[in-house]
Amino acid sequence: MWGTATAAYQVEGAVAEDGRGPSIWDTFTHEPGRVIDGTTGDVACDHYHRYADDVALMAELGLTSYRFSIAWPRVVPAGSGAVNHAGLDFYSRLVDALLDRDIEPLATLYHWDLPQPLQDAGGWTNRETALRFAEYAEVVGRALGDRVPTITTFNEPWCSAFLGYSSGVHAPGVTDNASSLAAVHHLNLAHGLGARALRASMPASGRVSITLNLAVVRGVSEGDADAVRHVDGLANRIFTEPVLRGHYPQDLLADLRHITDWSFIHDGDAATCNAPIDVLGVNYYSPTLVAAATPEIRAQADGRWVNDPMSADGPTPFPGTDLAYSMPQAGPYTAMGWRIEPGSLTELLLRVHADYPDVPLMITENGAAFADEPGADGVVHDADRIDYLRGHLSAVHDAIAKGVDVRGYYCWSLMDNFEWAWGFSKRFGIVHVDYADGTRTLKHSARWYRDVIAANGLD
Ligand code: IFM
Repeated sequence: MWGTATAAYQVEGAVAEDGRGPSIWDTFTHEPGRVIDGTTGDVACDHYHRYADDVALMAELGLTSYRFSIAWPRVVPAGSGAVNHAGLDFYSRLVDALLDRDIEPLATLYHWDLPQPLQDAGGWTNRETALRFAEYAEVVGRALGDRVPTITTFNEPWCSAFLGYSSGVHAPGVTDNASSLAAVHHLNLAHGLGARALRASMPASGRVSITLNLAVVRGVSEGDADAVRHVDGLANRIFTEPVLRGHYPQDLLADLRHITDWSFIHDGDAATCNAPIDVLGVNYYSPTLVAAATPEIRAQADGRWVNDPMSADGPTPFPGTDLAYSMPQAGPYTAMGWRIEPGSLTELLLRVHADYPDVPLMITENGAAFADEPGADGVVHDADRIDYLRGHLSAVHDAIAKGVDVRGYYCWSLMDNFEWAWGFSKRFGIVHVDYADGTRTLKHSARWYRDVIAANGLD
């Protein structure tokens, strides 16, 4: 499968149209100081109105699949209760447009836009939110399952839990480690309940998945080995173990008992999280470097956070814990300041395959932001993005050659879009978007990707 990916809040706009309710990201972006350039997703790429042209663009690129997310507040505006059929119809039209062009839809149910009324009741710290998610999953499974072969429950629950409830650089902007750990569990539980609801509402051939942003974690020195184990638990195993094996990592539960008593994990929950999936989505951008939280490292930290647009170059607390810090890394970097190291993707895929050999994988996101703008000739010459994509595709190929079952690759992103706390200041697209008038222009990387797809691989 060769695809590109986007997410509802990042591209759709039309936040108050056809009965859509408010989400936590509408609230968050309208609070002063939350988004570095003061922008919001109110209009974004106007994909809600331009979807037909965007699908035509995808066809021009030869994509065989398109990964998008469904906005829960469009479908169930209050988060529970009445279904908004006008909202569902938008996704139905999008899916039909894709199928008309032989592009396989891959839909994600939750890419961070929680209906605001659910947040008002505690959001992901409230167990009830998991039950509401399962109801929403069933609505979508029934409405679209006949035409969408694979439905993903969550995109990067790590971000929802830790950036949303620990560092607070994402909506809802809470800064409390104990809340972030409760959020993790309720997201895992919602995945299990949602996966079950999808099975019940999709045709028997329907495939269910979850997408995790798994990390390759390294220590600054040998003395940081325990911090590496700890962060691996917090970034990876706290999701993969319950979801793929039905239990939480005991070492991590013990590490964090001073932060939470874990009483929100009820008997039988971990088994519920372990609902069978057909494929695991992996999002990957850059490796992670950590150090133990020594007094020296604490003194160097400047109070900023992982993925904080204001972040300085020093250590930042690893979200969810007070035992480890995320450390600055050597370049080369993308415009996000993320280290470029394609070989680490091979390392990650081999590790996931070794730990969970039975689950097929797909790369549901990989890509890079660079400060590219059209040149005098009107073309965006993004050679750095092509290098990044070539390196990472080659890394995926290496993993496949070593026996890893990778079913697809989705470039992030189809087009420049609203990059969360970074607003429109970072461009990840292979298609350039002029935010003043919405014009889409293929970057050089889009033409390059089209050739890769046509050849079914790198030359
Ligand atoms: O834009 C995001 C996306 O929404 C989730 N994964 C990472 C991307 C780049 O930061």
